[in-house]
Amino acid sequence: MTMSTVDELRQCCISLAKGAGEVALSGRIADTNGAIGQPSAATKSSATDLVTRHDQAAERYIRERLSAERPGDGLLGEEGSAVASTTGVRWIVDPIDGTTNFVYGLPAWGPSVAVAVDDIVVAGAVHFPATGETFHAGLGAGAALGDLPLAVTLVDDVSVALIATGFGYDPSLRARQGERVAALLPMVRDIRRSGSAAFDLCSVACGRVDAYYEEHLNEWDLAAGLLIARESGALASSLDGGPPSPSSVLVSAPGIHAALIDCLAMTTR
Ligand code: LIP
Repeated sequence: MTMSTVDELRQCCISLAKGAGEVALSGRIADTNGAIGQPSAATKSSATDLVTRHDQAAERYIRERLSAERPGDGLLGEEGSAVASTTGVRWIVDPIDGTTNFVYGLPAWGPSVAVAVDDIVVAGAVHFPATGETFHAGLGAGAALGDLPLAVTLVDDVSVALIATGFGYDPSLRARQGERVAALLPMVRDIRRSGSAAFDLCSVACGRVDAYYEEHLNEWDLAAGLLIARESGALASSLDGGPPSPSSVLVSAPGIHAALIDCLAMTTR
């Protein structure tokens, strides 16, 4: 794959993420007439797993653009898009990562768009309409916030590291995740819980947190942000040091990765 092809796909990720973000933001404003308030929402896997018609509209926007601009490419979307690829190119999309934040009017939400060629993610972008920030990366081509190159922190002492994490929608799973984060808390500087995996991964990439871990995600939560973090110099693994995956991911500044694996190992009964 040539770097010009990677850059072409990267620009397409940026354009799709920004366009889908505008669809979601304008839809929310229309729902609330620009006033303080919440758009209507339905639930999916549990009473706390929200979805709005704006999630669906943002994904429809991306699906229709890809169908027109890149016929034959595959698409996997959180809100049900499942298009097989005949080109070897597959798009992985969360139309609104951080849907709960979107409903409540908190800023950490946005479209996450990644693209894989022959099952290797080669480009990705995450756009946050509430802040106007767009994070993006290309495989081997670095990562950026807008035009600003990104780099993770130089922290090398886990006891002063700022750690982001998240929790699933299943109450029994959340109980175990709560026990883990309670055990980790005295070992680190502090914890941050934004409500969006993509936001947390981009936060590692730009040094706003030193590390992020989570379990039981989906491919669309992780695909773009993981590339952005890795291209910013972060190390990535599962919580126990194996390969990262949606079921178990730890992304951090290199100086604390091994120590954080040890800390996490001590937090499970
Ligand atoms: C969210 C993730 C977040 C996790 C939330 C939720 P969604 O995705 O980005 O990391 O902690 O529970 O799964 O549902 O907003 O697309």
